[in-house]
Amino acid sequence: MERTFVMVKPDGVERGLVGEIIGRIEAKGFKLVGLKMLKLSQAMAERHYAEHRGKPFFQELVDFITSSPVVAMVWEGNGVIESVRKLMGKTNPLEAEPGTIRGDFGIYISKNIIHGSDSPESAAREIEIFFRPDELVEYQRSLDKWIF
Ligand code: RTP
Ligand code: MG
Repeated sequence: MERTFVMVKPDGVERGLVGEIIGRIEAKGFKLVGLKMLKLSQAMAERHYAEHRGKPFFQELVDFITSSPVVAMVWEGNGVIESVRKLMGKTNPLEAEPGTIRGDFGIYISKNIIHGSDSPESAAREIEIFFRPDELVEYQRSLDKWIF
């Protein structure tokens, strides 16, 4: 079953948007299989954002993501990677459509509330950075015959 890595960034946590964000992904029908709150170390942040190393915004991004706790999650379901990206909206919240998380709650590209994996390869890599296999929970929901 397809899985994606989702993280409520420090601005989302401090602004009290954790419940709202979990609620939107839950209401869509996806299954939560991993959840933790943590403060990222410098090393973890650099590993997570390795693809952006060398870009002008890299240091600002690492400083921001390590500045305060995040909520890290793994969500499971049919098409979950692309669907969560749609629920998030475009990277720049000013370009993100209303109705998306970034479109509804954000203003700045560098403070865009939520991260979601952008491909199956990214999802596998990112889940491994944040979760041990035994921290991901397999379970059946009564609605799994309708939504999976
Ligand atoms: P994310 O990885 O955080 O889910 O965001 P994304 O895929 O929509 O965007 P990505 O291109 O991967 O960029 C990662 C994060 O870097 C910050 N950024 N700042 N100042 C800038 O031009 C700029 N460009 C990207 C954003 O916070 C973005 O989420
Ligand atoms: Mg990205």
